[in-house]
Amino acid sequence: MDDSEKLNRIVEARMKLKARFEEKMKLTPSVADDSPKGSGPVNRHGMPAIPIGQTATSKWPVLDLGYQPNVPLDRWRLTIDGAVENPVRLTWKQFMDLPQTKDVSDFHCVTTWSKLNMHWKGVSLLDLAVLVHPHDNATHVLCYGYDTYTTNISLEEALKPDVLLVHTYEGQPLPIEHGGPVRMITPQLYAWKGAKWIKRIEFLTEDKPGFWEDRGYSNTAYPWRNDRYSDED
Ligand SMILES: Nc1nc2c(c(=O)[nH]1)N[C@H]1C(S)=C(S)[C@@H](COP(=O)(O)O)O[C@H]1N2
Ligand SMILES: [Mo]
Repeated sequence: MDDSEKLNRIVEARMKLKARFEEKMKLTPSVADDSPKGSGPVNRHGMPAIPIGQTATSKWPVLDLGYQPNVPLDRWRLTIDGAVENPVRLTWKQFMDLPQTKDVSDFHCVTTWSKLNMHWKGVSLLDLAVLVHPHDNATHVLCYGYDTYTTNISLEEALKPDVLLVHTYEGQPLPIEHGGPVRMITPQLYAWKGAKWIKRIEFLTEDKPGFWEDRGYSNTAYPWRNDRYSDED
């Protein structure tokens, strides 16, 4: 296969995946919400910049489970498996050779701070999904950190173009305390949905709660609906 054929295949796979999730993505709150709760100027998605109950901060607080794993790049691996046709276990070089995406987005922590306009570079989850080719019945992903953290996210949220596995923040390598060498970001959901020190992404055919979701945090985590904790407990 020559390069242009390869590229055609990638584009075709991406378009198929996009088509499969397009209708569902239109129904996600950020797109379908006609009265998002928040304040401040309208942001790049047409939402109030500061979601309800949040305060903008210029600092970037650190939240973790009391342990910050230090994974050297030569031992770093990213496993993507579960309900997929081509499971992979990527080395650092393989990961960095994937298409790279730059984006500017916001970070909303459930503990009520928001940090706006953060500059990122990384690999989009959509591009990773194209690489592994999820089965037709895949509905969610469960992300695992090197610190044993887990968090779940629906595929229609996970495949949004601003969901990235980032290695670079403001032009510098992502600091260890913020999840370096690589973490996930979920700008349209509360930030606990983005695993720091990410080591595995498992595609699932049914939903499975992660660390905080098991402890009463919302499964959906939608900031403009103040969707912080689940109602059940
Ligand atoms: N692996 C891992 N990822 C994690 C967490 C964690 O404890 N471990 N905490 C989550 C929470 S609750 C938040 S608010 C953000 C915090 O990211 P920060 O420390 O870079 O601000 O990471 C999320 N991802
Ligand atoms: Mo958080």
